[in-house]
Amino acid sequence: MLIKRAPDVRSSEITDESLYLRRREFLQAAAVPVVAAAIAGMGPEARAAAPQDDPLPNVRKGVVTVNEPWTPYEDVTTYNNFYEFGTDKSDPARNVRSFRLRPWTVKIDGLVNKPGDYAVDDLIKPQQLEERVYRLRCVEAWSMVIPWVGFSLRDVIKRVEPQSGATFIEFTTLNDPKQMPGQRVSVLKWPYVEGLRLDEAMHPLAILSVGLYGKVLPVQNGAPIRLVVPWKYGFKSIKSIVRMRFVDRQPVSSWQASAPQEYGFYSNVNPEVDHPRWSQARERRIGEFLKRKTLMFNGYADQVGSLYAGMDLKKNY
Ligand SMILES: Nc1nc2c(c(=O)[nH]1)N[C@H]1C(S)=C(S)[C@@H](COP(=O)(O)O)O[C@H]1N2
Ligand SMILES: [Mo]
Repeated sequence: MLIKRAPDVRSSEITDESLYLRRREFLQAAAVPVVAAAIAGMGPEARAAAPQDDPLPNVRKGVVTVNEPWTPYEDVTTYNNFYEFGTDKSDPARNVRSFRLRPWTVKIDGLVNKPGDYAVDDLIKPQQLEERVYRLRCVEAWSMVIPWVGFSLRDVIKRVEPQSGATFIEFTTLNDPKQMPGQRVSVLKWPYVEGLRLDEAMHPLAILSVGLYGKVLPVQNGAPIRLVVPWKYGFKSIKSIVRMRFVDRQPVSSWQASAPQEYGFYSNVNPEVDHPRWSQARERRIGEFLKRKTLMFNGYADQVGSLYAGMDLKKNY
């Protein structure tokens, strides 16, 4: 029952509104006992290992890119795609409880002058954290507005000094089936891999996020550190990153490997290019009833359009 082919998983998970509302009721009913059980089963050590929900100090307000209501915290943290913890939207929030967030190392290697195994806190601490309110548009045609906390990916890129041959970055999520039950099922090729062209990665809108709603990032949203690339479909925003490899050719992402005719490398949000099995012209904002029009580059065309000047976006989907 759990072994579904990835493409089927996708189509079956375009949740319709009524189903979603029912799921919400279910979640609300379930929330109290689940949280109580989680706290009861946690010693001081476990709590230290999962600093979810702690407030993040010294967060500066960043540029506001969206003047739309924020999706409620409850939805942002219980309606997740994180297949390492299960393919149901409600699975991650339930399965992440014992996930270990420290020590956590991000390997930065490949074509850089300063490769190394960086403790995640050494990457985060020198940065001025900023709140960035972005839309997240899933390829499944739903979206959210989320106040992320993070810093521009370019700040880390500059620090490690890419060599002139570096043209892409390949990102990898933790591979640990003991902690990530979804990795015991072959819905995708593990570990989860994503990639960006170096100039995309250098764009100031691309951030490494370590929090949301002013608090430490919940595991189900990709703790301790995840990418957010707001003009691309949500799956480009890889979670729980352990490696950034600078390379000279285009990486193959996990979604491309699983269904190349459906998921391209670029994955820019584009209402004019349909997914082979559904339209991308409209989207359902989580918590809203009527669908909205999907915007080119998810509404960030003015900022990022020039990255793709001269490219055929139907071919490079
Ligand atoms: N490692 C990993 N990263 C991932 C995914 C995943 O399954 N595994 N899902 C992606 C998809 S499809 C989406 S829409 C976003 C969802 O992010 P959110 O749960 O914080 O809203 O995470 C992306 N990052
Ligand atoms: Mo997604």
